[in-house]
Amino acid sequence: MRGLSFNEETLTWYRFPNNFFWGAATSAYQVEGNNSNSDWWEWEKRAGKEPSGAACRSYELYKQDFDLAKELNHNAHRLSIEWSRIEPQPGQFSLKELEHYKDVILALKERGLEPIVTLHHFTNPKWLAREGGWQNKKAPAYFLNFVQKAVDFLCADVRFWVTINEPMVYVYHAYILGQWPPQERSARKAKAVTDNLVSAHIKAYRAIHGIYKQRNLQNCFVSIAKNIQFFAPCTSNPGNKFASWLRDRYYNLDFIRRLLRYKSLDYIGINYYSRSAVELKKLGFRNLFVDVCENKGHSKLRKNSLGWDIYPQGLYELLIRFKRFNLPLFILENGICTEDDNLRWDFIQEHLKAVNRAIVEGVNVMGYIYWSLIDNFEWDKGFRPRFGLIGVDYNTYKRTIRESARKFAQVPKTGTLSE
Ligand code: IFM
Repeated sequence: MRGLSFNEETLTWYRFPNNFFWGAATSAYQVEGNNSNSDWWEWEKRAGKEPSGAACRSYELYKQDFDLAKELNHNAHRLSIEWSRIEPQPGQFSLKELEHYKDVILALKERGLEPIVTLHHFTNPKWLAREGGWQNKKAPAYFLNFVQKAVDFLCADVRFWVTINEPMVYVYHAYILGQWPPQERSARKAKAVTDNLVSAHIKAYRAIHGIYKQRNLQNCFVSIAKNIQFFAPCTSNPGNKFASWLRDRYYNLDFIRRLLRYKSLDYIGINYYSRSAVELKKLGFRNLFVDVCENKGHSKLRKNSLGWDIYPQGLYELLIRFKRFNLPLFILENGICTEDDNLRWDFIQEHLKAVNRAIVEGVNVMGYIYWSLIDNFEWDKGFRPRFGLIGVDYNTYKRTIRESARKFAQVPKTGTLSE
């Protein structure tokens, strides 16, 4: 059934398709704790950032987290497995860690949660970083080796795979803005890394399907999680308009188009958070790709606690545009960090309405996964931003379900958002 929206006197209902996936996401490094074989572990100390330390201790407490997801009526959960745990030295795989992740996935299934498993979520094994990380031409082959091992071990219990989380966010932060390890600011290196990520995905896509075929398993669905932003010129001068158009192409579309050329997407995973107000400081190559409006007073839009604009209309417009790819779309992340839980519920409602509107207009959306199930380690920003449906007390590791999560829980329960 397609989505429906209708108005009964003053009550408006937004009905979602049957079999829609509802849930929330996390990533290994952000919640597990003590990922000491990862390049981030070294970097956060070297760069003097807040250390991830024990994070949310989900490596041990994952069953508690999944109990809560079940209590909130979720039927799916997105998580990542940590490459640096599974392959701490090149070519040496840890059976203990593979078994751990098998237990994690089985714990989801026992609770009726469909596992959506990400293979790369920003972090790399230290040994890969020492060998030049994703700039190294061998990186796609190294990744493939890991993917084959991990997928071979876990395939019987997983139908949905995400090879790489937000490749362009990774390229921007690590190789253009220089904010994440290895803190490069080079267009040439950014291009090399992008090419390697494209190649890594294609290799992984083929290998995953090969494994399922060889094992005679029912088909699986493989994609990436593509972060997309709505780029809007801050003021409508030609430079800002051109830069917005260019960034939309480069950031939102190019990576996907390259993967489509190789028929290597079974659905398109979408992560959407915000709108970016583009304002050129001067006409320069770098400026075209990075300049944004820094005058927060310019926009009347509400913001999350990191200052990102809240713009649900952007999600609707991008979903409508992505219809042209003729593939199912799956919202794999959408969320807000805020101290104001009413704002969180407002954010979720407004974005769900945007999704519903797109569905009503014929866009095939498979599900909605909120970021994040629990508060967690927000990379270089540390633990301050609170994205969770569930709050975490970092002294006691106690989890507390937020009111917004309870309200959101009514949507999967009824298949309907009402207001
Ligand atoms: O926390 C991140 C996540 O790792 C990837 N997507 C965006 C989230 C919020 O910034």
